[in-house]
Amino acid sequence: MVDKLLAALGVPSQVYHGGPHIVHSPIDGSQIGAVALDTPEQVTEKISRAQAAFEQWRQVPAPRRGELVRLLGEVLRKNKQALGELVSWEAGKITQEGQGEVQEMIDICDFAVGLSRQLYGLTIASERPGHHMRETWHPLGVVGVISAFNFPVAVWSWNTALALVAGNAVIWKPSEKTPLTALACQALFEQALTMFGDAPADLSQVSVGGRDAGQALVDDARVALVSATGSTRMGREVGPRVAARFGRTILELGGNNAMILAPSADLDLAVRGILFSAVGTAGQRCTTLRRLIAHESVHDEIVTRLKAAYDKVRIGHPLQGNLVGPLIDKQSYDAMQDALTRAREQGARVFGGERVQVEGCADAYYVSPAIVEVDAQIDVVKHETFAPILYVMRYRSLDEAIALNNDVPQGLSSCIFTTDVREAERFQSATGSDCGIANVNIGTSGAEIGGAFGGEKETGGGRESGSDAWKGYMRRQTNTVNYSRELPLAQGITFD
Ligand code: UN1
Repeated sequence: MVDKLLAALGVPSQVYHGGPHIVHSPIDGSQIGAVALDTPEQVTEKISRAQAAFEQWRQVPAPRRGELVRLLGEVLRKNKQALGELVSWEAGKITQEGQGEVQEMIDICDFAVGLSRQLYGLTIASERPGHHMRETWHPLGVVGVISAFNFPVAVWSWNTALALVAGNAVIWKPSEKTPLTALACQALFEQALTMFGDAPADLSQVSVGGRDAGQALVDDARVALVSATGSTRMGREVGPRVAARFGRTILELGGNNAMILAPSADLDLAVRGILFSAVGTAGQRCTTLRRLIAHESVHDEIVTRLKAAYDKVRIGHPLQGNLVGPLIDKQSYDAMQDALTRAREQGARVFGGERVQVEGCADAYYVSPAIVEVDAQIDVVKHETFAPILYVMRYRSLDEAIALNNDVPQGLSSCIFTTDVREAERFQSATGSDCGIANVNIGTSGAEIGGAFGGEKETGGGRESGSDAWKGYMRRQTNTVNYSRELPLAQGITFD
């Protein structure tokens, strides 16, 4: 099946057969590919080619660069079904979410095409007569993209669509767990490149590799920007290494996202919002809802309703109409069990969380999502476990709820369910949520690409996709032009 999809997506078979790195499907544990890994020397070579591509591409007018991204969007539209299905096989996403991930790619392409005619700078009033000032935005250089298994294709596109219209070249290091979808994206990108005609061949390259290959990418001074999505542990390594050479980073790291459930909340809406955010993608989104902070007046009712809903969630083969697919691997399953054990040891009450056997999938790790009732934010709650565990706790006052929301090291996404406009506004104010995303009456996950995406504190501070995130992919230049016959100095200084 996977071979067929890869062939349909235009990936040459020698690329996924015969390499030393074995790829397994989380659906049933079967081998679905065997790929080569780049050595650090090969990465350095790719950076040289990317640099050469950048030097050409930066001279192409931005709206013309947008045309390449428009074509990429067209190719993705044509291949949405197959690429989405490949995402399911390699990352374990259910059909809807695999397709949705490709839709996010199409959306960012559309966004970037518009942007290619809107890379606006400011004009600024000069304090000197006969002068004007302006700000211009120039291409930056080679952009290194490091992505995680859980959004194996969309993260590349958020970065690459913007990087390309900004006039940059890209080298992508996908997760070693999901190289096949990356190779498929590369094949699709090359189709767009052929349709475009005269773009440099190495404008976007994939480098599947291990840690040493990643280090070669991170340490090379020619890589002007490293955009890294993954764990906080990874970011702690990448951030300082890039900073040491004064390179730029966009870091998209761990989340520990909470929902405040207020007394006035629409509970029917909340149950649906919680289910999608906490259980969707088997709890493996950086935006997954991990903490439910419920007012004491609604706590017991929501827990009862959630347990009933969790009991009905269909767990199984992600391409057969179920709502929850597998965890990515055994390591992930072990981390989940470890978190549940630690929670129990500290007095928490655990519902669900067991391994689920799925017929024909004995070598895979399916679990029932867990609800864990805690009396306080014990250690394990403050840690991001990449699995479907929802910690539930109570609060009395909104101040207390906001304090709980913010009392974790991460700061990605957050939300409040309330029908009280004062509470909603307070939550989104300077004294409210400290996260990069703060929603009202929708869950923590499933952000649209039009907004800037990212978070604070240990989430890393980076912003990707919409709004003015494109500025992170360009260099800003301040220009002062004197069109007079005098040379007045700023600050009124005379220097005769
Ligand atoms: C991620 O899990 O790395 O908001 C990104 C969301 C998606 C992006 C998740 N649009 O859930």
